[in-house]
Amino acid sequence: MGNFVDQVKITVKAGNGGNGSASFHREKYVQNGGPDGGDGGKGGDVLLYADVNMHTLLDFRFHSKYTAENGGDGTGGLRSGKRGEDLTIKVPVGTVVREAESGRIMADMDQPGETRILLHGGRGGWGNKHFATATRQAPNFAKPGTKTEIYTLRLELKTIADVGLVGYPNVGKSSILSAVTSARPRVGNYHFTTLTPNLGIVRQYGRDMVLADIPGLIEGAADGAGLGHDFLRHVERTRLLLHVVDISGSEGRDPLEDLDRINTELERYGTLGEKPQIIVCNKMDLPGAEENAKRMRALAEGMGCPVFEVSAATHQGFEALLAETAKQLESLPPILHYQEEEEPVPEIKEDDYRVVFDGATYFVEGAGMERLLETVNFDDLDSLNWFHRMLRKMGVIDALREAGAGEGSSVQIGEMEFDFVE
Ligand SMILES: Nc1nc2c(ncn2[C@@H]2O[C@H](COP(=O)(O)OP(=O)(O)O)[C@@H](O)[C@H]2O)c(=O)[nH]1
Ligand SMILES: [Mg+2]
Repeated sequence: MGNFVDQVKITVKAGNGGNGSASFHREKYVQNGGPDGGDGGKGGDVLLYADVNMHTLLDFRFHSKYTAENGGDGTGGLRSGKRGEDLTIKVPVGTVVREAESGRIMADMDQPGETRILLHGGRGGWGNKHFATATRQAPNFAKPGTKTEIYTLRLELKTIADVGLVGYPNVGKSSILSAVTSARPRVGNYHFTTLTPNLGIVRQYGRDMVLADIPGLIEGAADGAGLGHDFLRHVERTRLLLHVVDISGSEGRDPLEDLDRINTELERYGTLGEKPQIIVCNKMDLPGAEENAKRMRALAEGMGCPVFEVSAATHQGFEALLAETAKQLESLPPILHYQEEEEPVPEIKEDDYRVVFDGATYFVEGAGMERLLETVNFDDLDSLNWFHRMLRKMGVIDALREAGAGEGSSVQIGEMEFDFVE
């Protein structure tokens, strides 16, 4: 996909759950007060928001680590820990979120304005109050909060519209969009009225096509001047272009030159010049249009591009244009909506591994463990994060804890030796 920042890697972590408290009620003259340890607070979630005002992934180049707040620990007097604050990550509409290591799809944010939870914060641990029973009135323990994992994610931008309307300002792109779709874009006789693409839907032969009115082309766009860059990025995210010209030349320019200038800009930018195009001669209701249209047809024949004559003012010519548009879309690759995928857990049974303690080090051994180890690249942080998550899911972390491993204990798995960390 061209030269844009359309793929970035970030690391994301939801908040840990806060620890429960093991505390006892204390008051002057009151002996053996009951357990009053509060629960830990829930860790903050990580959310995604599809922001229509964001057009690129550029921001993520400068800010690539995202962590939601941890839940607070519970305290005495049955005070619960504070809930960790959620963290919302804004992404451009059409951002596909994958787990970097496996390529697994975690979210496809293609609904403008949609919000969703990407990672859940850890549960807060129970305070000792919960563990009091008739026979155990003074539990001097509480549960730790659930610790969350670090995920490395790859964000990508995908195609968001079937058709992009491109052309100089004031040639009638917004008018055409409103003439053929149910969207109601603002129309104004100003250059760059619309700064973000307006999307509209057209139903043709029982199928929906998404049209984007792509504003903001100026000369020198391929050098990154002004709004030009966003324009090119939006063009890249469509399947087919309707190249609109003011065929009447009502603003004093030659429509054939307009067409050529914009195509030159597109060609200068990666593969955009190869995107299929239909030339749309708008403002056919105005004087001078017929003559220019004849010249345009001759030019377009040489380019191998179909030409259609329309008027957004009188609503003429759109049936034939939309029929050709639908026909061309049929032979182009579709926009995919990616289904979210569950995180796979390797099929390793409990009896596939065992924990052995030699008095100094905890060894995790077994055929299942060896198979898992073969899939890990220990020089790669993504791969290590994944490995750690799998150990947790398979119950290895719990098994180590049961065998007596605690914070800082020495653990060896295959060739790898590391410290046990909660
Ligand atoms: N006469 C005539 N005027 C049009 C036609 N289409 C658009 N316009 C006018 O051209 C101006 C610019 O149109 P607009 O849709 O905002 O252009 P955009 O900048 O390409 O989106 C507006 O004043 C429209 O009313 C048309 O087919 N015929
Ligand atoms: Mg417009």
